[in-house]
Amino acid sequence: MKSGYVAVIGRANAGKSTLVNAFVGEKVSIVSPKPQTTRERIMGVLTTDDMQIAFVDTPGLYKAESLLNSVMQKTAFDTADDVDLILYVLDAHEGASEKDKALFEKFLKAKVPVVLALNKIDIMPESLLISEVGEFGEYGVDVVPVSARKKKNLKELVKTIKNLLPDGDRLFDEEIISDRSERFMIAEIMREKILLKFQKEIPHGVAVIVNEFKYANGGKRCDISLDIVCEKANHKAILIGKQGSAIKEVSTMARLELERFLDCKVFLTTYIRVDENWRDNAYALKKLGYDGV
Ligand SMILES: Nc1nc2c(ncn2[C@@H]2O[C@H](COP(=O)(O)OP(=O)(O)OP(=O)(O)O)[C@@H](O)[C@H]2O)c(=O)[nH]1
Ligand SMILES: [Mg+2]
Repeated sequence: MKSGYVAVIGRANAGKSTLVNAFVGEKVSIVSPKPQTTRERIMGVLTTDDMQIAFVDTPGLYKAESLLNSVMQKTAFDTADDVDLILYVLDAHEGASEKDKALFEKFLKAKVPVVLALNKIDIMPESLLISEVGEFGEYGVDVVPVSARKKKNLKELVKTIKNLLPDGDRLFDEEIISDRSERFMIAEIMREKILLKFQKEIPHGVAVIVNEFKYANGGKRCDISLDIVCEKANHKAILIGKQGSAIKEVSTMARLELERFLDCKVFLTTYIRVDENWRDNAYALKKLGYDGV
């Protein structure tokens, strides 16, 4: 039996969360086309007859512009320090820059094996893929081209990881797929819909808190009340939209996914409130759960 923790590391938007969800076969981590979607470490567990891999999704590496960003960067680096293997995910479809290489090289100094996944091969010319595989091959680590979105070559990637993991017992019961609660996922699903709907700074300045999460009617119904915290009064106005149209649209998208996720009817109430510059306020970050633990 092989088992161990694998840190999933890479620049923002590389496809780390998509990859973890594909490994686990369920959505444990939200995904969006915008960088800095994942803010905390989230575990997704893959269990088979002869292995158990605990993938730890991390916030993307990105220049820190706020205290929240610095905490996120620290979370990624700390996770890489405390695992059995580092899976570095690189969005390879436009070719790797010198900056990409420099960042990747930082992780080669780790004491644990490193595997490089070249992601997004579904939108990549084959000639570029061949040259990237050659270039990164020179680092002496396993390089596996994949498409997380199209689930291409993932078995090969899992096999490569498995071979490098230590022998050991299961870390978790086999039915465990994540370390995160339903409550956490509810907040994240709403944040994902906000990331999909709104542009620029707005989604990055939003945090979601679950105030109420209560099953009723013998589990057939769930009452959820959420607070959407934003940074500025004008952001609040945009989030609400004309006659409430914007918040109504995101709430409907969130509710539909929550109904699938919780497998019951969902009654969702959302409040929007302003907490000026919460992203730079250590106390607010702690209260929102973004304290990097
Ligand atoms: N074409 C293509 N798109 C992909 C692939 N994997 C992920 N994406 C897309 O890339 C975007 C970012 O994906 P995420 O999984 O959120 O990326 P991430 O690395 O977790 O990003 P952060 O959490 O911000 O660090 C989303 O729009 C995904 O659908 C892939 O294999 N092919
Ligand atoms: Mg992510």
